Amino acid sequence: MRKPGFGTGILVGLFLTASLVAIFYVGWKLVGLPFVPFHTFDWATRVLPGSVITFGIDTMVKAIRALGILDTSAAAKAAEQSMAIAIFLAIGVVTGAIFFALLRILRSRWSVFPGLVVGALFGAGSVAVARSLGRVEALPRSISEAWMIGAWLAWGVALGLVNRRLSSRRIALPGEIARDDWDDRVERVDRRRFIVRLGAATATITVAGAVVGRMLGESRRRGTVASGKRWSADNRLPNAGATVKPAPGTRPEYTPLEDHYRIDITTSPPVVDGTTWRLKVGGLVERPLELTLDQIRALEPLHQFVTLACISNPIAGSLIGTTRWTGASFQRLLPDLRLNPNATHLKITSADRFYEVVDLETIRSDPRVMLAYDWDGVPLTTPHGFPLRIYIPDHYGMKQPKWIQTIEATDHWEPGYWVKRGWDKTARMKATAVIDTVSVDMMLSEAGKDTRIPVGGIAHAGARGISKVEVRTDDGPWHEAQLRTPLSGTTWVVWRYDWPFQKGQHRLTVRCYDGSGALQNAEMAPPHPSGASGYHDKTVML
Ligand SMILES: Nc1nc2c(c(=O)[nH]1)N[C@H]1C(S)=C(S)[C@@H](COP(=O)(O)O)O[C@H]1N2
Ligand SMILES: [Mo]
Repeated sequence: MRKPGFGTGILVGLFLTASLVAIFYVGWKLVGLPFVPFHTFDWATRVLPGSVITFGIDTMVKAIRALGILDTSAAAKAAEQSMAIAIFLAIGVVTGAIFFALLRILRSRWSVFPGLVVGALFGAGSVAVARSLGRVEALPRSISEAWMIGAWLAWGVALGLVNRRLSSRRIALPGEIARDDWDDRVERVDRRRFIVRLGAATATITVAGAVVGRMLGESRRRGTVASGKRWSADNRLPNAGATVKPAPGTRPEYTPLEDHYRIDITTSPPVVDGTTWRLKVGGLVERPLELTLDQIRALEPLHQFVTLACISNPIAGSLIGTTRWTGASFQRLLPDLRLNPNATHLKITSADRFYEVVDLETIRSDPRVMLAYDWDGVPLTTPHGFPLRIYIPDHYGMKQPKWIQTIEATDHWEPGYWVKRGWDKTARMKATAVIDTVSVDMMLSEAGKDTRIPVGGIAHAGARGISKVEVRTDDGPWHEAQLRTPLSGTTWVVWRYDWPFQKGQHRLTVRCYDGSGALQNAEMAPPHPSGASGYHDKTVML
């Protein structure tokens, strides 16, 4: 009889690879073993050229917004994770198909041995990928690597065993009548039955793995969620008494931690153990230095209200948030690092191998640059950079590493992770104004005045502040909006314009001026390479 071929290989590859994903998933959630599908994806995104990645991110962000999903960063993470798993499954399917087809063409007498070889190849590949990612993992490298190789070998052997089982000639049962097509027909029925059983068994493993992994993930997540009392739970915001009140429907001026956007280069964030973590300082220094988290926390704390935005944020996108950061001023820490006189830059590298280079001049001239460990009064959560991240006023998030591990003093500038991939060198935040709401349901009518509709939103210009916001209706004149006192000089400003509207369809446009009085850029530009620009507008029908 003939060996099973391509089509059967597709099915078997899918079944076995789905189980493998489930097993890797449980290992990850249970003890923090590497989740190979995410690693493979992360590795691919790192070796592919920046233009391909940028195109991919762009397409994803556009698709997410076109679908009307508000939380772009959460949706983007979910999309990335689904893609990673889909690609991994596809690799398994293609391999299964080729494996079965080849054994058939070669009329191979062996099945299990070639399966073992394929498993070993993938195992070695996963180890190489993990090593090149250089991620800081929860478990020792030898354990992670043994796990990956073992799982892949088991997968390969299973592939071989299934192939052998489907190739074996079925022995005639007593009493069966032989017919010309007997063999083929019975073989087919037998094969089908086996494949159905295999499908059921692997589906069980996959579902069980997904459920168990999810449960473990929930219980582990509870431990990493911001613990302790939030600063905002007991304290009034510094501008609580401001006379200008946000128009109803304006986004919260102080972003709840849960709603803060999240952007990073890996499919799952690196989990750092704060007790063994050390900030390692080396390079052009008198003597290499290691600081514990407690030592950094013991320095005089600095509290700052900060608006962080991603350079990938489209105009009016959701990749922006404002909270209260706490950390140590880098300027005050600098003398302790004992830099050599020829040091000019610091290269900061993170647990996920992200890196950026900061000019020492920036740190020396701006005491606000800080190494932050708390957000809203509680330790940074894992996705947002626990245990330590840097804050550099006036720049987009891409310049500000989370999960900092090492600082290396050097005598030259070099492009950071995203700069190397084609994004702007300085990545200075652009002045931007956004209409959050045209609050049609909250019309204001006062005796002797026109009925007005509150219109409002935010405007920001990095650390430069906002001096003026203007709104216009259709192509009419610009009208000045009211500005609410901001939380600080480095946060967004909430503006409000009570609009004396006319019935019909109208387009409202907003624009802002930064603290120096410079008008924002009117020219529409996409996020790549230096941040989006252009006036935001909203059309309403009254
Ligand atoms: N280590 C590390 N730091 C990082 C990144 C990253 O991928 N890895 N992404 C940067 C980018 S592009 C942004 S916009 C901000 C996002 O910070 P958040 O996720 O806490 O909002 O982190 C920055 N710091
Ligand atoms: Mo970003």
